[in-house]
Amino acid sequence: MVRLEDVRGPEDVKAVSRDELPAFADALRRDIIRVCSQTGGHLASSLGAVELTVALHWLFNSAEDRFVWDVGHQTYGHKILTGRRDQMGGIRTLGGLAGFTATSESEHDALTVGHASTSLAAALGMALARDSRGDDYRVIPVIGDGALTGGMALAALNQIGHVKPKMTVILNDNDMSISENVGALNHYMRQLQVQPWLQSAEKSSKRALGEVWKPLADLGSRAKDATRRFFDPASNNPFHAMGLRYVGPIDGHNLEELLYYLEHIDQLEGPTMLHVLTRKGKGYDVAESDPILWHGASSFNPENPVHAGKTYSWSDAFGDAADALANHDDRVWMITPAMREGSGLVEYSRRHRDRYIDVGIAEDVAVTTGAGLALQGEKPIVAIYSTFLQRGYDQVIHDVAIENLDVVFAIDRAGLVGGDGATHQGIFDIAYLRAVPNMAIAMPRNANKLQSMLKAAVETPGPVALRWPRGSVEPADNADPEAWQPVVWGKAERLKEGSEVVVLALGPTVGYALEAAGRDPRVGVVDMQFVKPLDLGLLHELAEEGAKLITVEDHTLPGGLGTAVAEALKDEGLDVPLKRLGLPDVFVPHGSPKAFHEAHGMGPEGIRATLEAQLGSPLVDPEATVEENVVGGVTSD
Ligand code: HTL
Ligand code: MG
Repeated sequence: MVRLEDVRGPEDVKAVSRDELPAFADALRRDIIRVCSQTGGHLASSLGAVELTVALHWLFNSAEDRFVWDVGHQTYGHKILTGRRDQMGGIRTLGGLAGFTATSESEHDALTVGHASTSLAAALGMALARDSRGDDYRVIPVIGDGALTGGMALAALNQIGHVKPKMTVILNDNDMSISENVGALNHYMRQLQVQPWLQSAEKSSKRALGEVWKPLADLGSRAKDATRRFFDPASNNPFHAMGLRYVGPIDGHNLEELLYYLEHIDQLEGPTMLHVLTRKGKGYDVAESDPILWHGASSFNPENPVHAGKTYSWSDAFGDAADALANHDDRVWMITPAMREGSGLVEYSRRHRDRYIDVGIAEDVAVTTGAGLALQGEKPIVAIYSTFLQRGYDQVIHDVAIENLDVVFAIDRAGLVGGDGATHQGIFDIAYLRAVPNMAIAMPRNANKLQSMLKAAVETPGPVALRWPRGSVEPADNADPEAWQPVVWGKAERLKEGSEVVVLALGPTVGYALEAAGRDPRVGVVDMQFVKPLDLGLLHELAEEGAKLITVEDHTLPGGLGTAVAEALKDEGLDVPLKRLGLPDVFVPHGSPKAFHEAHGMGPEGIRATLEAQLGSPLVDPEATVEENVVGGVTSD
């Protein structure tokens, strides 16, 4: 028996005998649990894909064949089998492996991913490239039932069925997204599993396949057509209707079945969808019984697994504020693109069932559904991560902003996010939203501000983007919207007096700035609150006071707060020295946000150094503690 410890690459997997594959898969499963218990990560999805991973690596050759994993969060097994086992201990941390697949990381990773629903379009491109060069490597996208709810995936299927390149599309269906999966196609997929006539048709097709396979392979296209019909048990099958051969559903934890179908489909021309049923969290009791909780985990004791409890987060503060607002105003709606848990909306979704919708992993649909609601006089809030709103950008401009519709974008995970890395960093939204006419952009520095801003955003005409970071925050003081402090729209707040050098901060960097400033009377700290409209009155005031300015933001420098201030100073004819602190024009990988902030000179230490450079002398009384100064809302990793 080949031991997992000795597997240096997929060639060693091929040395496992067919009989021993189930035991090998078990060992892989235990290894994934071991790794995740030490490092955290996407446990449940990786456990569900163990047999699939073993089957693919045993049969095919990932160095040349293209395994295109959608999202890439189910690939711990794939990484372990492709020579990265020794590095798994550092996964998702600075300098370590990525949590998803990345072409820069390994020749066995066909696509760099993190966002869902891209695998099929990328696979189509790869198959087109292959066929135009007369090559014969395999293209095998593996897509989850959740990822299949994305428009990109469906539009790509439509093309694949039209162009018909040779390709095995594996639909890894565990009947779960992060939360319960949604959508009509998902309902249809459940029916496929329960219709007994279908199951028996599938079984007979398997038997007959073996018998007729060889002769059929040599026959002409009419026989191939017959084969196709034979494979497609349901004439009204939507995948068949889109031009793919459909096989399944089969048991994705049965290695024999997987190998049987994968081997046979491999001999067919054109695109085939193999529908594989799996269980999220398979083989690990806690994860199987609560796959929502164990979708992602931080480190845990594998013998006595307890999911690390979360502290009160910005997402919770938003969920609570939204709940209170929805009680207060029956026009408030909530739309989530498949991120109920992450956006803090579990309670909201229970209490306001009639004004809540999960549209699946379809950010474009989330935004335009918001537009539709707003057109009919409702007050939709689109709860969305900064990184995922990138998927709905045209809809923000074309469907919401042009007609100045009342849609609130509740943007979570704004700023660096940590372990998920480059694909998930929320560091572009100010830049891409600032360019959109009619859009307002604000960021609270604590939960009280979040409440007030959310209420003001709902009441203010036109689109408003509110953003907050990942991490913990002190809960707000009062749950009654009537009692929330009013917001002066577009106004910054001077939190610390001082006008020799003034730090203009936003959201969590306000805490950094106050910490850096200490008690030095020469240094002022301003919470900008709004990036758009920008507080021009404040800039004039500061110019008159002769202040030098430093902006600091947890966002990419091009197009961010600092750029907005620089543009405004120029446009207003104000000659004020300005130093911008933030993230440079590079993709920031996985690693601790705080460490990156310091590395890029925008953490407390970096701000202090810049302050001293601007002042031309050391800070006076720099030792003031954060507690004395911070207004709340410093982000945590
Ligand atoms: N929106 C987009 C465009 N991409 C991602 N990755 C998300 C949201 C967030 N997300 C995941 S994993 C996941 C979501 C919604 C569920 C995917 O469900 P699927 O796979 O059925 O495809 P399963 O989890 O194994 O069941 C991550 O960000 C990791
Ligand atoms: Mg799924």
